[in-house]
Amino acid sequence: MWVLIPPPLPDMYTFLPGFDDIQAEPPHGIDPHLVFFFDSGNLERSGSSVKRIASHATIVNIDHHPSNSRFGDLNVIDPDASAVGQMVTQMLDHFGYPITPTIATNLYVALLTDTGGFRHENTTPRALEDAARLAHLGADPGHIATLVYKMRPETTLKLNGLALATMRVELEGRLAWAKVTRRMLREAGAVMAESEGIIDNLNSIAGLELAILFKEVQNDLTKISVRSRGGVDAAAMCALFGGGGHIRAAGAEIEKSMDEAIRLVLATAKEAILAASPQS
Ligand SMILES: [Mn+2]
Repeated sequence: MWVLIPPPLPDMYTFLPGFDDIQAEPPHGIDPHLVFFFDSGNLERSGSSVKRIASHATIVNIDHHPSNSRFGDLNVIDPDASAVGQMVTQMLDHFGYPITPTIATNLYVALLTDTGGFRHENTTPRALEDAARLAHLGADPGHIATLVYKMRPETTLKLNGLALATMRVELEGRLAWAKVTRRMLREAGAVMAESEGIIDNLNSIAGLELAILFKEVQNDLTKISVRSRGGVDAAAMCALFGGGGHIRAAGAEIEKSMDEAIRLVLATAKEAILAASPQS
């Protein structure tokens, strides 16, 4: 059995039991009969190498993104699940597999991180009940929270600072955006994966409806992360640019320069905000 996560592997999760077994690339020359996909809204998101090894295999697609493209031979999609880890918990119970402290820790981390530390709207009673149960089974909430949220390298905070300095607030405080350039990465000594928390900093402004972070991947490739607290469906907005996700959190990859992407996305975003609720 192989466990693959397409690069970049987030090294903030190196503490997870079993992390060392995860590979970024499939072992050479393998041709598996069965491939499970978890938390992947579409096949593209899992990277081209995974797509290649999955070409002959039966694909089981386990996900909670409403926008899932149902690319599997078997699709288990539950948009009401707070995290795919919650679906896995349910499956382990259903098939009678015991949840060891090691498994409980990993499943708890899935719930914790996918609910934004039990702060997003998907923090359902069920999510909290499952979290409590996983804690009973050996997950240590305080210890895990320290490892997930209080182990950031200095370079990550430097990058946060540089990006937040570019922040612009528009539409009388309803829209905020910022950017991460490759130059900032060099200056901070950081990698792009370290930009992950910046969007949530933007999204903490009082009264904000939509936050957008632009990430310069290459000259002609810009990634966007979108968070919505108002009437805008972030997934629908990102779908206009070939992306997807959830109503409150979504993203897209746009084959344009940063400046061009900013121009296009901001125009769409402002239109969406005003269409969702014209009065300010
Ligand atoms: Mn998820």
